[in-house]
Amino acid sequence: MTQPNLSPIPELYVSPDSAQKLKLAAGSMPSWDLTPRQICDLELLMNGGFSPLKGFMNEADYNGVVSEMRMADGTLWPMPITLDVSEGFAGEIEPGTDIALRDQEGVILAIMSVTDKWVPNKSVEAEGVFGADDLAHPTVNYLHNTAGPVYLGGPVTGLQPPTHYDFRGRRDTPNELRSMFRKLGWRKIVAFQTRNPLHRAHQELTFRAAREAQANLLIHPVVGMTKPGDVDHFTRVRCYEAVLDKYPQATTHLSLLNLAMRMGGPREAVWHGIIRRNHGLTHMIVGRDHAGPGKNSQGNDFYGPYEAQELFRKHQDEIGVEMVDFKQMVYVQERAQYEPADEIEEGATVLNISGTELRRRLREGLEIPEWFSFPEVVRELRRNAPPRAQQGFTVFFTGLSGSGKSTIANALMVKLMEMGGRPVTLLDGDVVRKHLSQELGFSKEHRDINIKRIGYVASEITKNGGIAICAPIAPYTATRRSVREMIEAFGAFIEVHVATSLEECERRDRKGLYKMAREGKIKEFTGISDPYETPESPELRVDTAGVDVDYAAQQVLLKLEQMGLIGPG
Ligand code: PPS
Repeated sequence: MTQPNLSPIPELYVSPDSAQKLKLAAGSMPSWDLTPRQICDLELLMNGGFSPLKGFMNEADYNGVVSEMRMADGTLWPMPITLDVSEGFAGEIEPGTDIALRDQEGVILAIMSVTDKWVPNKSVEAEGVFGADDLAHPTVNYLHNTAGPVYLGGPVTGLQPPTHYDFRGRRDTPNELRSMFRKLGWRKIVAFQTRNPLHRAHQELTFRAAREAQANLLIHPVVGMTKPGDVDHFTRVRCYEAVLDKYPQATTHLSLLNLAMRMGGPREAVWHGIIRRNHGLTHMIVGRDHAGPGKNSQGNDFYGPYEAQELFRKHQDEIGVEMVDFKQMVYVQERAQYEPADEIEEGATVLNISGTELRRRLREGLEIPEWFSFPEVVRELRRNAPPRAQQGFTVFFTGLSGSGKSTIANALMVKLMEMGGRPVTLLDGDVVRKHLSQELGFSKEHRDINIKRIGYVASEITKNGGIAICAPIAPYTATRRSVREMIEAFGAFIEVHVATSLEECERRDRKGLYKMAREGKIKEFTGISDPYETPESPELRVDTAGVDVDYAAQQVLLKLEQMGLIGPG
């Protein structure tokens, strides 16, 4: 197994001439605008990274993969690669139709010959692939709340790869890597899969792993989609480039992988192995909790710490890549060097900084010692994450009509503007409906669109270091959750439930709407004839009955201070 076959791997692209002709024909086909995740999947389908897949999975392959980790013909494949679409689009398509797959600018990347169309049972998929139908798992949440309800399957004809404008020189297709390895005479190559910045311990462990396997090293970070909340790939790549200089020259290469991870733990590890085999690698480092999704809704880990290693080992021969055990490296103060944790004698002083502690130090602008990380890496991370009191954030009020959201939001805005430092924008329910959502009504679908628009604007404000204050009713838990995710990618999200009771809101009836709703003159009125799902664990809950507005706004300010979001100027 250690002698890889570095001959070219089959791609799904046609020749440039045929692509030109097919593109013209595809112009009149039904066309699907790919989601960011589907673009990642399509790129790896087309360039052979997902070989032997020839397209998005058909129903038989999908069922086999979900239940047995195998396609209908028995081939090992752990992750469903499916084209999820909307009901509306699926309604236009029958098996036998060719469809054009477009990127987000409308460029046609591929043609798919649809052979299958089905409505998946997403709970079965979640249980089978991720081991739990639990929305705390980011991909299970994506499956239920982002992915379309219908799947289309069928082979893909590649016309052109998606365009990347960032780090072009660091992106390699499987065949580009294979040919580079051939040229350099690299025969044994260890892959290091990562979605995090690398610090000294990683550099030590990857270097050792390669040395022990007498192999070259490929740092192969994922830059497609990773776990929500991860450090963005632009920052990470600058960090990787800095670390690359620390390896002996000509032993190590850095290449970026445009994979959309699924955080599927053991199954994901096997999938990563297959992808690495396709890229011409012979070994892969698999560590504790590989591709772990974090805690489930009970507060426990989804997978055991060594489950990924066990599943990988079991299927190693079929994967075609040898697993290299991830040695936990720790810093021994007396000897001022990193050593494997399991080789250290009792009594030695071992230093370590956990991921949580590192994030705290970055957040609070505290020292990060040189034994822990490289100064260039720390500099990049600090640039990316200034102390919390300088970062953008969103305060998201939710509650019934007339609960006092807007009034508290206004008071909060003024207090924050008085403090100065960051620009503040108020996205009040009524104001948004006037300027952004004029055409929308109050059906569930329209309310969701409205809230997602607010979430999008707030996420942009947060990303750019401002403060967004939102004050819609936002009656649905799942929608509030997806807004939280959008925003937490860039900064803090503070959900404030204005918990004034329905009786009190109706008693006040400031706009006379409750009376009209009771008389049936306004339909789908929240609390009367439409649901309001009470937030279970908001950052703050305030009840305005018997409390003045100033005090309520003050409670929010204290919460912001406690979270480190406002502090001494
Ligand atoms: S939602 O559910 O979040 O999209 O609603 P939102 O954009 O905040 O709009 C709520 C305001 O619209 C008025 N209004 C209604 N509210 C609830 N249900 C129905 N059917 C309805 N029709 C009109 C109402 O004035 C809400 O304002 P607030 O400030 O919440 O009182």
